[in-house]
Amino acid sequence: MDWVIHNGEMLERKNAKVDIEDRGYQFGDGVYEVIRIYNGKLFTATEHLQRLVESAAKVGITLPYKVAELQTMLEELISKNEVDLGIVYLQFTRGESPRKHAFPGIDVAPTFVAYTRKVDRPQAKMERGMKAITEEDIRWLRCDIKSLNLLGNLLANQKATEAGCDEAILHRGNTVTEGSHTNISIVKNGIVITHEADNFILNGISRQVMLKLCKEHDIPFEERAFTLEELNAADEVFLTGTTIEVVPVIMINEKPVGVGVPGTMTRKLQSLFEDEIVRECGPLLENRV
Ligand code: DCS
Repeated sequence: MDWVIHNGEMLERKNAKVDIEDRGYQFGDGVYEVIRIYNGKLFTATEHLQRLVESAAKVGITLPYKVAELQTMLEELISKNEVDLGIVYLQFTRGESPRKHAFPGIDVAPTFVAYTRKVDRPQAKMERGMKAITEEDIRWLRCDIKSLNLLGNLLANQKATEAGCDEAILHRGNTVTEGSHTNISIVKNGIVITHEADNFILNGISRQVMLKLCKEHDIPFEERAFTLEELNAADEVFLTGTTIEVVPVIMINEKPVGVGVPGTMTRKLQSLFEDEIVRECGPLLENRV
């Protein structure tokens, strides 16, 4: 059976109903998170849930649960659905109320839903790499908020899909920001470069894990904006994200990145990232890259 959480209650999915005037449905007025599950355990749960609290605060939604309470509920859901390898998705909207732009009163409680899904590690992509296109970043100026409003991301990702690619690398003018649903880093002369965590990107938890690993292993890195020219001249390019961990990009706009195969720095970070997962969630068995 497929169980979900709806406003704190565990229900069968078919019994969970949200009103057509829920502000998430009407306006995309809400925030969300996606957390990885390995061996039935959440990976970097506190970091994700803390970001959820911050995203909610930035748009004036007060979450009715503490981080620890949320984590307990999610763990119960994962165990009930017997998910070994997958994700948990959770979102809070500003609640159900007659459609009007201004926020409803404090009597309207946020709507909370969470569900799980079995998701494999993208083994082939992790080994061989992904293809990407570049696309103008037309999103709003608060990309630091993990908001339900994803139209800018979806339009870009659809273009990538239609071009037979996996991801769209977004840029504002000449400045590269992030992927449509991933963070991007380049490697030049042994230095990892990724956009600083400001309002132009989502500060990815996988990005933060990757930077922590750089620090711990004396890998030089710079958190700064880089240009399309730097992207095109990079030795290596890789993406980070909850479901993909660290994935090499081997082709951008049909041109090979570097020599067109995953680079040594990307390989090193993939392996360190796996070690981090193993430390927190236990061995990865047959799914190791
Ligand atoms: N940038 C954007 C725009 C994202 O949507 C995501 C995650 C990331 C970066 C990477 O962040 P994490 O490392 O914290 O995952 N997107 C989630 C999503 O919508 N589906 O899966 C992950």
